[in-house]
Amino acid sequence: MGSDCLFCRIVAGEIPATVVRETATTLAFRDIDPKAPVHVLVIPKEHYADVATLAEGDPALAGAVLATAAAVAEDEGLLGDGFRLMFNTGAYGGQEVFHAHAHLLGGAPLGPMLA
Ligand code: D5M
Repeated sequence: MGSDCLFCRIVAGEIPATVVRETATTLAFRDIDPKAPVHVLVIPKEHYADVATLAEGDPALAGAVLATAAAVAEDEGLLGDGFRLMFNTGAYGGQEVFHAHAHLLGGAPLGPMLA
């Protein structure tokens, strides 16, 4: 994708981000507009528009995104009280950035999912 994609530009180092974990294939950084005390986005470095195309195109990479999210959850001290991991997908899912990303949310009770 490249220059048209915000998260590809973060991967390329063209836009700053507060990176909390990086692997060969994934990047985790703090959301610019946090909705919880901990709000981290976990992305594949390679461009996929959403989690559906990621899971179909490269299931191992989708698994790597989940593994990075779990590692960040541990780093952030979320394993005891729990956390939420979600992929907004498409128009009905409220997706705004079309580079697949998991939202890792925690650090406080989050309430019912659709409240
Ligand atoms: O969520 C897209 C998320 O991306 C939203 O929570 C804000 C976040 N965002 C947007 N720009 C940035 C930058 N530059 N750094 C960090 N986070 C950012 P969606 O699931 O697509 O609705």
